[in-house]
Amino acid sequence: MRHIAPKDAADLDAIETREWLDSLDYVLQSGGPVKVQRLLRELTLHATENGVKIPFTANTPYINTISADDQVLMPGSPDLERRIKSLVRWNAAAMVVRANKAEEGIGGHISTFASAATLYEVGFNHFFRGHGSPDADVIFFQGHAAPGIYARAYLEGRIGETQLENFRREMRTGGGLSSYPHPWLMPDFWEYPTVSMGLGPIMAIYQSRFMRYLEDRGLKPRSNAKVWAFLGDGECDEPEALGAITLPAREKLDNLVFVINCNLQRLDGPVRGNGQIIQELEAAFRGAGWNVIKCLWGREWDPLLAKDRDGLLVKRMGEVVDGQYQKYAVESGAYLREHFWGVDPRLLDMVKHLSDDQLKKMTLGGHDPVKVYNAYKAAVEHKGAPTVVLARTIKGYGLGEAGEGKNITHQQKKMNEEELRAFRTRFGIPVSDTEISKTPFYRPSEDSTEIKYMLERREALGGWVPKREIRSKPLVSVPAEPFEEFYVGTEGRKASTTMVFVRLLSKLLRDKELGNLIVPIVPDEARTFGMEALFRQVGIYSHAGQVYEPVDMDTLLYYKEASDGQILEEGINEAGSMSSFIAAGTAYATHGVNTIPFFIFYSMFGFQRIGDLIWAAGDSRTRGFLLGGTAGRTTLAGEGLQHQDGNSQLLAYPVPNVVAYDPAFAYEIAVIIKDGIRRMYVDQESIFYYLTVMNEQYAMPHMPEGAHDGILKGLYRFSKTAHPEAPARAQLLGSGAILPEVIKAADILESKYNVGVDVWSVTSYNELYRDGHACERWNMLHPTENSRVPYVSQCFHDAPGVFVAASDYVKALPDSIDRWLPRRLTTLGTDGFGRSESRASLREFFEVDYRYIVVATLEALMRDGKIAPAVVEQALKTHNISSDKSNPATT
Ligand SMILES: Cc1ncc(C[n+]2csc(CCOP(=O)(O)OP(=O)(O)O)c2C)c(N)n1
Ligand SMILES: [Mg+2]
Repeated sequence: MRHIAPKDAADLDAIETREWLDSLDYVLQSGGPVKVQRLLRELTLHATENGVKIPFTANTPYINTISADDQVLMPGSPDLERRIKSLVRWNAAAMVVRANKAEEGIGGHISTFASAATLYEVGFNHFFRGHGSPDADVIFFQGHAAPGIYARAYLEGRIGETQLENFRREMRTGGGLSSYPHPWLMPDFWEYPTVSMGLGPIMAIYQSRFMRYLEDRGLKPRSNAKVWAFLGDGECDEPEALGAITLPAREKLDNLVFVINCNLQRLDGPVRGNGQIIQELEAAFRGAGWNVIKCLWGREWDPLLAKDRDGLLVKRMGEVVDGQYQKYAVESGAYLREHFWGVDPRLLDMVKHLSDDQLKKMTLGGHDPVKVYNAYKAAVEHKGAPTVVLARTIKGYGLGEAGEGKNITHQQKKMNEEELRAFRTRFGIPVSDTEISKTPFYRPSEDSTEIKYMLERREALGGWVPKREIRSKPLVSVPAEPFEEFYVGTEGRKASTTMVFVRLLSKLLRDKELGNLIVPIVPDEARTFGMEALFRQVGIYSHAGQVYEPVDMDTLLYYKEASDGQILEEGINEAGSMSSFIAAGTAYATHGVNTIPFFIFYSMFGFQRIGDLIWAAGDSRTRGFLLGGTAGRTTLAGEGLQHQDGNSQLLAYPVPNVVAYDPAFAYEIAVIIKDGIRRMYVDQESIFYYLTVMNEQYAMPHMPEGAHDGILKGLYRFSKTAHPEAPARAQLLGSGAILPEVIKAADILESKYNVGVDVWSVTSYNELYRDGHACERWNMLHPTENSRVPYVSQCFHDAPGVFVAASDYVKALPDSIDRWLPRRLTTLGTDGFGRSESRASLREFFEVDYRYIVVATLEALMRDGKIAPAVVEQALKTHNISSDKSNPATT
């Protein structure tokens, strides 16, 4: 310790600080860290009691969480691993550069993987367990790092040169590679789609919880498997990325590891130019209860930090903002000396033994395998909480002039010859100057030490990663019994389709073959849908069980939480529930368990709110049933604009493997769900279902003879006219809760207007639309063969009279089948914003009740010359419909 006479107040402060620190060091040495913790707690308490306000901080200093003293040596061969990593880097860059040379603008990203190469390679060589291990991990790769994952698979011999050559050109002969992780496109390789920012992290969270769920319910042996999620620092601005981070902490999910690649940049520029994204993330995750491991500085910094007795370097590290750090990443050693170290002569003094070149080469934590290894080791060993590794890296690391650390780097996909040469030299790739312009892929021979080492490591860790496989056996058949009661109708008793669904679900839960596999998922809406009986029947899943006495314990249907509970009650969280749905609906592949999820939600908060997760579910080849509850723009009374769903059936159109139905009756639901389980779990089709269910109650009829196939195809005749000889004829189409309005209109038309009416239930416009287009397409491609006739045209080819459809959804839905009808379709639907009103008023407002169906039919018959205009005019009066009524679509 230096003893000099204090010159001024600052000097005095410094001496005082020094004395306190020395005392603390003494306690640390003599009593250890626990004693230091106690002392600091006492000091804080004492200061607070004496009126000192201690500012809250959830942050630790801007240094590595694991100090050099606590670090272990890395097993394996660091030198070989560095060479392998260089090969991966080269091939990853080469595939992007070549894809862009072959076809201008085909795209691809070099910089993301360049920054994350060490983060992945340490994982592949030491941590990621393949499915040969009982602890097989689930790994979500950062979407834009895909080239690096392909490059490694190429070196492993799993992907050929042609495929690599055809990166982003999947349609080429010999096969290509999808731009990003897409199980739909590469079902033997990718397991989880990630590229829509924010969805990877939330899906990973719920995947880790679902793994626990399977273990707690005895559907999967307990294991030490981890869920790893690799994400970008920019990605963390997506609400989905951080929106659910309290769940894994609350549920103590120590099987979850987030690795955030903190290159401080996103697409346009710095993530937080004027701040520090790492400190911001640390505070958020620590605040949520995670174990946070900062991995910021490479080993070269350790001796300097050891010398930093007065904390000057730590202070300096913590005060530089990210935008400035980015500038340092692109500048020379001399610049660093002047601008980073030069702010204090004592700092300059610390590095006077280092050359400019050495200063420049001091690495960051995320590029130092030893630091990353130690961070991961601590992460997988941590008990009782999830871990996040915040790894600092440089975006475009190694690209030099081609983009390292530059704002343009995210979209850099080209490298000129000079840049390629520099990259090759930096990473020691054996490609000659003459070959360099061709950017050849490079794979050492099969018996090279590099390839042998890679393969050995993967072998030891349980095989390839990523590798998607269906690990469950198909179900043999679907039991008939649970469905049977629904075919016969309720004999006048009223029920809603929601009640029917809940009853069916509760029967399925009791079934001895299927019961265990059913996973009911609700986002705090079980009571809304009348499902509270299930609380008691199968319990709400909670790893902790129920450590309190529920307030309704003395009632029959009390709120029962249990560690082997079956219901996933996700709270008000559709995105989280959907993530659970994806985890449960892909368990047939991931975990070899055929769980069948039923996720029921307010239909307005499904496709509309979490449509992108539904899209990801499609990509993931998820199986299961989505149930849009309280559906229909006019069927849900009183709830108004935000709740009344007239959209979701149409929004389901674009998801190619969603099979969507709008059933009206109990038997329709039973037929659809039974066949759905067969298609997904017996026949193993990569589809999932969407059914809208309503809360309006009416008597459920007996299933008409011969309706079964039509229900599944989307259309069947519910009733035939009693007056086939009537001069005016009409075909009325209805679906969901509007079908009873159609039936009522048919009665009036028959009895009051002498129109012979057939009533059709349209269970799925979507299925009819898809079938119609499939036929047209086939016909276009087979001009000399007999034309295929769309199912809807087959049904209607000799149907006489006018066609009128009424739907609780937008008119575009019925309109979508118009072209395959023999004559023009008149459409009633619910375009416009909802209202809080009674069901009857809503149907009047949206012009979809029986009266409008009557008038619309008469008007269509009038245009056909079957009835006089005066009849329609009179009908408007009879039914109290004003010609001046405002248009609900624009009101
Ligand atoms: C939801 C969504 N919005 C926008 C994009 C487009 N996008 C792709 S990568 C990217 C920047 C990623 O930055 P970061 O998360 O920091 O990852 P890095 O590449 O820096 O590792 C953006 C905006 C996307 N893929 N998904
Ligand atoms: Mg980034």
